[in-house]
Amino acid sequence: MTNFETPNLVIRGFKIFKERLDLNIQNDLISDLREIVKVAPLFSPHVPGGNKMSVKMTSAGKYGWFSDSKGYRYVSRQKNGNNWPQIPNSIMEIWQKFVSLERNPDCCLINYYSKDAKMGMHQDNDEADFDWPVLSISLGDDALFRIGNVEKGGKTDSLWLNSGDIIVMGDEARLKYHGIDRIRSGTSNLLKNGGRINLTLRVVD
Ligand code: MD6
Ligand code: FE
Repeated sequence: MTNFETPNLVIRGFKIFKERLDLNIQNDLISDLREIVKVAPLFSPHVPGGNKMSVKMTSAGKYGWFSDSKGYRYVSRQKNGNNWPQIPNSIMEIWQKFVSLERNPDCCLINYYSKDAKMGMHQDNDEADFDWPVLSISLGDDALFRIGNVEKGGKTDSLWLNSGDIIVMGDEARLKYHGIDRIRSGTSNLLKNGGRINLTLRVVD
């Protein structure tokens, strides 16, 4: 794996690149995402316990991430039977710059947070090969990101993520618990109706 960029900070192995995407790129990403949600609309997944997530989701790529009473998994089709739309070049280029030219991601999970949405502490462990990192892109309102440990519980560290931030979660960070405690509404005007979008790029197979 090749790493071309130097992180601004590393917390518990999470490499954090602050505000690396300029406004032009952020706006290009948003316009590509608007095309994606036209053909793969956002939905609120049910967690296995039955509750609905507060975050709305969709995906692009060979696989989409899905959750229902049967559990978390990747699926190659949307509920309506259609494939997921392709991951746009604007997003692939970010992976190639921050992770690798050798292999492209199979899934771009798109998470939308309205002002009261949050995401509980979780591991990203539905992928087959943990040698590949997960890359995350933050767009829109600021979010309080919490980083824990490989085991559930224990001490955590938190930091605010801003629009244009990139995180690479690989190596010793790959299976650490992490989550979003809250959004600071109105801190960005990237999205005309406010809120936050997080993109996570994953190698699945
Ligand atoms: C979020 N992020 O920023 C949630 N996962 O909204 C994640 O769950 C995440 O930031 C894997 C790697 C980096 C992340
Ligand atoms: Fe995650």
